[in-house]
Amino acid sequence: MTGKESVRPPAKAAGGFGALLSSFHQLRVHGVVSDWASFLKANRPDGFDCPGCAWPEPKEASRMEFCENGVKAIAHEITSHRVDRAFFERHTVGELAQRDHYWLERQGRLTEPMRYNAETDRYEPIAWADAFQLVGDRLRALEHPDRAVFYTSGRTSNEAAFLYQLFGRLLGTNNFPDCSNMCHESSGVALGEAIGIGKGTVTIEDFEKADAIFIFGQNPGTNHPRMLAELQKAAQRGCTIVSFNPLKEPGLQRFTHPKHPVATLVGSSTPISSHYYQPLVGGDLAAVKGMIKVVLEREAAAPGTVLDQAFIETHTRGFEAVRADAMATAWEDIEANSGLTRAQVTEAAELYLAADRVIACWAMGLTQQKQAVGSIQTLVNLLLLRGNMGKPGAGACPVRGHSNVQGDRTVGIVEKPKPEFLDALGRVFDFDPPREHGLNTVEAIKAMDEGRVDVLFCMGGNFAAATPDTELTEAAIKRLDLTVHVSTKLNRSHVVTGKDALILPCLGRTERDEQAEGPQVVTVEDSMSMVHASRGHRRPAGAMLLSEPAIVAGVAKASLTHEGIDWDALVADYDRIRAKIAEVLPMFADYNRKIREPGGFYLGNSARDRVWRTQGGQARFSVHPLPENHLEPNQLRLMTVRSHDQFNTTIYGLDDRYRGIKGKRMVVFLNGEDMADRALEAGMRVDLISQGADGRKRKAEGFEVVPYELPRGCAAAYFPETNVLVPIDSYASRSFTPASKFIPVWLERCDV
Ligand SMILES: Nc1nc2c(c(=O)[nH]1)N[C@H]1C(S)=C(S)[C@@H](COP(=O)(O)OP(=O)(O)OC[C@H]3O[C@@H](n4cnc5c(=O)[nH]c(N)nc54)[C@H](O)[C@@H]3O)O[C@H]1N2
Ligand SMILES: Nc1nc2c(c(=O)[nH]1)N[C@H]1C(S)=C(S)[C@@H](COP(=O)(O)OP(=O)(O)OC[C@H]3O[C@@H](n4cnc5c(=O)[nH]c(N)nc54)[C@H](O)[C@@H]3O)O[C@H]1N2
Ligand SMILES: [Mo]
Repeated sequence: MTGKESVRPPAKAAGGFGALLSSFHQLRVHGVVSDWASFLKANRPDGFDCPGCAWPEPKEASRMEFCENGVKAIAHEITSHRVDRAFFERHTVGELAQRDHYWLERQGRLTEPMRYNAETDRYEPIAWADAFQLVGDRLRALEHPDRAVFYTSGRTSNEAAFLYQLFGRLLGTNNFPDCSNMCHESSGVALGEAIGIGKGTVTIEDFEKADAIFIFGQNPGTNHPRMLAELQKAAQRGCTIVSFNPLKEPGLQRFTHPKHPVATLVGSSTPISSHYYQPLVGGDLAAVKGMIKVVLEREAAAPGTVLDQAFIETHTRGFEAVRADAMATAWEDIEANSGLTRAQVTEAAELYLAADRVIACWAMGLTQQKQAVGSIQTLVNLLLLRGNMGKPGAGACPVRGHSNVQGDRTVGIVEKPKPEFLDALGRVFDFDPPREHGLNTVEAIKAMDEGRVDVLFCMGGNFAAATPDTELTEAAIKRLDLTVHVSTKLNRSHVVTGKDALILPCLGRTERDEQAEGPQVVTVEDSMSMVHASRGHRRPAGAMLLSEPAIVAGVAKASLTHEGIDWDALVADYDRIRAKIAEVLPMFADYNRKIREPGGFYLGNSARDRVWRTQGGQARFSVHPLPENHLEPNQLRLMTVRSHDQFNTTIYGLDDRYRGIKGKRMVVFLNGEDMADRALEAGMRVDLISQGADGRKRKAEGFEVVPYELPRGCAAAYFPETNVLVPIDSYASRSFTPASKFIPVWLERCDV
């Protein structure tokens, strides 16, 4: 306790002066106040792609977008602090394992390859060549390549990701779990089945044309701040913005653009959402089904006037079943399941009907639920009813997280690759890629737990902390023979190690990437399928850092017997990697020319063109029952969310400014009546307890009670501290995304 922590009323608006102030604070803490030039290069045609999120760049190349959380992401990468060999001499791994995420992150950039020595319980320096050899020896000695798992986090560039998957497949495995498995996998599965492509169908221009934008389970004020500028413009020209979120998020209510000096100083803000519905956690499927019911009732009352009949007939199948299901679903069930009244659902449906062009956005509030795939497909049903797919100003917009998570998937980081992709890869590189599907994140943890894996190789990320069921997962990691982390910053995964462990430090986005044939650019794909170049300008944080592609090449050369790939040449000039990507994936035709144009290029989206690559060749309506959302007596539905001062497991600070939290993270947001029922008062401390299907109880200790505006029976707390509560078997059906937005928990006083 520092005495500085407190709970304040939630902010009235996002952005504004507070955002500027907080950014300046970050620069001071990291000793990089004078580095404004670095920030001016973010998301500019000649600069680097901001590692903060996957929201697209502004259309006009001249517009510099200010984003507080982008500043934080950059400041933490360009920090002047270092984790060098002296650091590891000072700290045993046992000692580091006692530190929290915030402390680990603050120590600074990793600077040289390190190997864990179990005898001294310390990391010690190792030469790059020896590190590569060590990995190569272990991989070649595996009983089967499937005993290795290759994880990816979504900051990895297209070039590095492509080489990485090529290396893994040459080795003989499709074990490519990635952060997307815990993130938008549900969206990928749902959209793939429904419209034939697992990506969003809108572009940034559509936000300028929409009549209504519906936002489900997303907190853009914190997680996609640049989206607020787009929403503000839309609201100002009269577009209706409707939010569905159990929590009242200040950023969805009002926004002050920190770029507008006058508005910022006088604090004048624009309302964002005209309507804000607070369903129960997990109540969206029912809410949307209710909206569909209203739409169909209106059509029945005035046939031929409400639905887009021509679209439904030409482009879809399965409509009748959806109609029968909606009509057969009772309003009492919709109300009980969604937590919204019939009047509220009807009002939301009327807003939908009043708009000719509708965009539906969503993020983790929908995807991290057991019924996630069904919820998203129900939302697609709603869009299809009025042809809101493949017309200007309308469509599906799953808002991605990591800045290149979508690109990584596009270039082959998939555990269940399509046969056409493998055929092309095999043809271009003259080998027989493995056909058997690999492990996703949840399956990989289970396989590790059951002793079916020996090596875990992580390209970025923080596997130990980001994944569910922390105790089980950490125990499983510790049983591995070797763990390898290609990373920029120290994190929990470096101190929960296999018997042998390596840290391989790499360049970040902001840094110059100099290779044998000159300086290199990498490319990334944003949430709306725009691919563009990213060029770092800064001097690397250490002389020994290698780029991610160079590290993959080093490991590949030490591990593979396959001849005929000149890894050194590929790394000497990334144009050669891109040329290979284009050979394997025709959508990248002319890649090297197109990324040299300002703004990059659009990969296209078949559903946007009303070409449906589904089974049957049409967009598919699909029927999904209301979820059970089962709770034991006295349990609450806990959602695990991000604070304003974190990027996933990277903790930037201890404030959650918009929600009024200062100086702490161990809080649980509760409804006042739920508190009264349990004789709880603000400031008291509770443990959170969950129980999996395995019967085992899981506990997260010491959360301060904070009353908040959210529905009865619902609660919220921050991840990753709460990942210990998510049972490994609690995930979305078919997408395997951990259900980290619906954890049934009991509260237990712990301060008495
Ligand atoms: N600054 C910053 N930016 C980030 C990140 C970060 O950690 N920090 N992370 C990046 C990543 S990887 C991702 S995936 C995105 C995540 O972006 P978000 O999805 O916005 O992140 P979460 O904090 O998980 O917030 C989910 C929202 O869903 C709501 N919610 C929870 N359960 C339900 C539900 O059942 N129904 C509805 N309707 N709403 C619900 C919560 O109240 C919360 O507002 O952000 C990306 N950008
Ligand atoms: N309970 C709960 N769990 C969740 C979620 C949730 O909402 N609730 N959200 C899930 C989601 S949406 C996601 S995407 C995952 C995130 O899972 P991950 O992507 O695995 O986790 P991050 O915290 O983003 O990873 C941070 C680390 O990445 C490394 N890093 C940063 N930049 C670079 C780089 O340029 N190159 C390399 N090689 N390394 C770099 C740094 O070492 C840093 O410590 O977490 C998931 N887990
Ligand atoms: Mo994510």
